[in-house]
Amino acid sequence: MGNSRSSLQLPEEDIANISKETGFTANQIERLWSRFSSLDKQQKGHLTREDFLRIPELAINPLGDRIVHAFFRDSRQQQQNMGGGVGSPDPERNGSSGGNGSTADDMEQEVVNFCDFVRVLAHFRPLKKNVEKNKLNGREEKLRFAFRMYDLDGDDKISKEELLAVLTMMVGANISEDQLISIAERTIMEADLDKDNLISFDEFKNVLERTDVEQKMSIRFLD
Ligand SMILES: [Ca+2]
Ligand SMILES: [Ca+2]
Repeated sequence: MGNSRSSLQLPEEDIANISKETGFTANQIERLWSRFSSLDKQQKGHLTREDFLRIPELAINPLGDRIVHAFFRDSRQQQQNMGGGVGSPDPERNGSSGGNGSTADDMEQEVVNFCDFVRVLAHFRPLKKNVEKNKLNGREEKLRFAFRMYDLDGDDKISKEELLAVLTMMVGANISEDQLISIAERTIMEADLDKDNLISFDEFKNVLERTDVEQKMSIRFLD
C-alpha cells in the first residue's frame, strides 16, 4: 500500500476542486488518477485518442470509436461552458486552454487532460437518492452524451446516414444493408416530430422518455 507514488501525487487543492465539481470522493479521484496515469503511457499529462483505444473494453466494443469520439467532443464542450474550470494537476500543460473563453485552438484540441477525464466519467456516476443531484450525471447529461455518439458531424441532428453508421457497427454483417436502411428510415420516421428527416436532441429525448437511462448509463465506481 502506501508506497512511493510521488510523481503520481495530485495536489490536495485539485482533489478538493474536482470533488466539488464532479461529486466524486477524494478516494475515487485518487483511483481515477492512477487509472489516468496508467493510460497515459508516455507521461504526457493528457490522453490522446490512441490512449483511449488501448483500453481493452473500448477496443473490442463495436461502438468504442464512437464512445471515444463523444469523450473528446464532450470535454471540449465543457471547457467552453466552464471557461477552464479547475486547474490541471499537470505542471507541464501549456497555457492554451487555461484561460477563460475559447479559441480556435481549443476547438481543435485532440487531447483530454485529467480534469476533462474526470468530468466525462462523472456522467456515469450512479444517481443516489439522498445525495443532491450533481448536474454532470443527471438524465439530461447522460442523454446528451449518448446523442453525441450518434451525431458524428456535430450539427446537433442525427441524420439517416449517422444512424445507419451506428447500426452497421452494432449489428455488423448479420443483417443486410437493405434491411438496415429500412430500420434506420423507420426509426427516423417514428422519432421525427417536425418532419425534417433528422432527429433533434428533443426528439431523441422523447424516444427515450421511458428508458431508464440513469440505470443503463451508470458505472459503479469504487469508494
Ligand atoms: Ca449530425
Ligand atoms: Ca426532426
